[in-house]
Amino acid sequence: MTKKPLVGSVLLASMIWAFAIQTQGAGVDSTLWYTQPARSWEKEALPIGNGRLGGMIFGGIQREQIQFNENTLWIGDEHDTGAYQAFGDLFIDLGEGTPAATDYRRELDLSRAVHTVTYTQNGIHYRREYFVSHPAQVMALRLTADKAGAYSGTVRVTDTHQGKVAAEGNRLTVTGTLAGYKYEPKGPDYSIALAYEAQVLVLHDSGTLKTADGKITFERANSLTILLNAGTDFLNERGRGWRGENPHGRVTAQLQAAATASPKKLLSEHLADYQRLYDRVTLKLGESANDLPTDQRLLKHSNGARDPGLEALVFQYGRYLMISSSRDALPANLQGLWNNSIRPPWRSDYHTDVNVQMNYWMVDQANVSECFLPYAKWLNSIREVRKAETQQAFKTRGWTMHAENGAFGGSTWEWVESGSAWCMQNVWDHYAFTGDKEYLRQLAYPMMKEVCEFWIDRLKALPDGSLVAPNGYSPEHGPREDGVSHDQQLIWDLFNNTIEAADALGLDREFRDGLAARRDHLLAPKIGKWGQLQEWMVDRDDPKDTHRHLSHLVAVHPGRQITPLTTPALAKAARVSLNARGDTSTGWSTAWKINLWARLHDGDRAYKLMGNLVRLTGDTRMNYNDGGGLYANLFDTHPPFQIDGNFGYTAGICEMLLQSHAGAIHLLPALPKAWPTGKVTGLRARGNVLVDLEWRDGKLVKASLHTGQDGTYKIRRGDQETELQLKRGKTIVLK
Ligand code: FUC
Repeated sequence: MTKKPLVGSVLLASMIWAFAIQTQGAGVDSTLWYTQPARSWEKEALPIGNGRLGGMIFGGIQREQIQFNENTLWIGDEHDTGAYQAFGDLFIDLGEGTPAATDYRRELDLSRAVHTVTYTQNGIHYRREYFVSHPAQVMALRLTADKAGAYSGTVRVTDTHQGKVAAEGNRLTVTGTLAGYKYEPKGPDYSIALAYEAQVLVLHDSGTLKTADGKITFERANSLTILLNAGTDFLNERGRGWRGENPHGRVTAQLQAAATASPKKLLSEHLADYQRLYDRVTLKLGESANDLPTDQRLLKHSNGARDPGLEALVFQYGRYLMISSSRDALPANLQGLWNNSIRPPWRSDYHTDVNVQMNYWMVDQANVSECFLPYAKWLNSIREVRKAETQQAFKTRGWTMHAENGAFGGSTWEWVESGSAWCMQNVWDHYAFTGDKEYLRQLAYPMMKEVCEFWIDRLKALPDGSLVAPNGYSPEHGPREDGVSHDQQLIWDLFNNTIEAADALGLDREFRDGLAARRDHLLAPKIGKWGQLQEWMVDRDDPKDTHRHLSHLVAVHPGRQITPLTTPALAKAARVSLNARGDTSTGWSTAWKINLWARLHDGDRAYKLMGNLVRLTGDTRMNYNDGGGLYANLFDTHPPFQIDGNFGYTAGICEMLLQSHAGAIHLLPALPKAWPTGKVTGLRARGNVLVDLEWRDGKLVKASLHTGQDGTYKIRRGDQETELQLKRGKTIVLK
């Protein structure tokens, strides 16, 4: 069947658009680029996404493959974590047996969130540009060439599950359901099935287009615009059974709207939306050139070459990945939202014994605060499920979770009772950074209060009156016993933050005072026999233990119970413990160590750990001890790929340049010698202060502070502290 192109007339104009934009934007350190197509999904393909819909691009010359995801495609239920699911693949076949291509380049420009593939074949210059628009809610692929009629081939789509694939006119449609699971009697349960749908629209300029064998075939087209959208009937509301409308209407309408907008408009809207977030922070850590493909550049860095531009690129990549994976529906999971499997590593879920918390450390500091909301909303939506199970297991009010968690509040494996308190730290910090009282009142405080109730009911008094978490757990490091430091520190943090939250809102005086009394009776951190910060109440830490979890150091980072300035002896003990854990580990553990050393004001050591992270690896086998590193596509590895290391790294650089957890805004608290001269703009400090910093020869030369609220702020530079009055909307420059 031949169909007329839907919006043929606008396409010629958009051909010009495709060529016009190629020279813009791409600053020296904002592009990942390669001279060959990707073969490996995990190590080489490049991610794009709009915070809900995402794709991994291979960039093949004769066959383009785009593996796509939608972040609500989950199996599982309120009893089981389930797993995040791969959606499908889009293939564009551009003819077998055509002559070899030259001048091949594929690149991802972080400053525009556009992926580009260019090559020359038969004397024709081909260009493909891909992005996922948040305003339009579609993935847009634009294929152009500098000669008319250059495109002949097919477009097809596959479903990772057993759904139906249909082709009609210029549209491919995938529909299906993922069955739920029944426990009594055991088996699939279609009454709670999740409905999903993906659609692909192929718009061509000139030539012909027809549909056969479930594919769309085009011949001699000047250019193509391929639009993809996908969705499910997932609804982030327990009260409505986690299911909303069938996705068909939404997916169709969004595609239709995108198909009638000009490609130029689609792109300019995407850029305006994306750059509003991305452009808030710039970072320059020194001079370096981007004249080598990113994989080679990374390899050189692994071998000790100086490349501060690459270090900044990986920082910005964390911000790019956050904007691309956490804007709607659900938070960033263990792989952000990119997943090509129905059995992904660790279910690509929400691990709450460090991983999801680490994902969100950077979000406010690195000034992409909006991306926090999917996480807060998800936590809010699973509360009732968690309360029911918590009540049953612990006979308490409030709620907590096991280590692994799914979209619907199902939580499995080991109970990690401190998990919910740790999530509440992210929830509090979002307020501490933004000063958003409505968020605090509506979303944050009610959750924090409930988690406090869990601990109020659960804490037990030792004979000397000190309060301990009974039968607690230092994640993945056992044994279970009373007064484990990780629990104690997180409860301290939770109570302390909730007291400040109640004060900020002027609420619950009595409750707040009760928390203060309990906080002050919590069994405090202890220094053990080799000068270490004890991981357990009993002084049994082994100085040879290099376990990847650093659970007893949460008081140093991301907490604030221990700091070099307020509790120097404990900070020294934390240093002893951190040294003993060593510098070799998994990706996320290395990222955490960067943050910890920064909080201990040791910039050179933090930088050394950064070096361990920014090094090329090709290892994809699961490794709990001495893995880490980045793949060629700069995905951080456990291994395998796990995104918390990317986000944790970005947080680590923020902590090296600016801290604000200990009562003062501390400028350049952990600047390494490796970055003698540099500049950062747009970092956020607690109290809603935006900070620009410039330094030369290791010394701060200029700082600008801009706040969204009136207030008195303490500013720390080296050993000096000054008090400043900041006025809403005004910028103060310190020289
Ligand atoms: C925690 C860690 C593992 C891994 C997993 C996803 O259980 O201990 O190392 O990161 O999460």
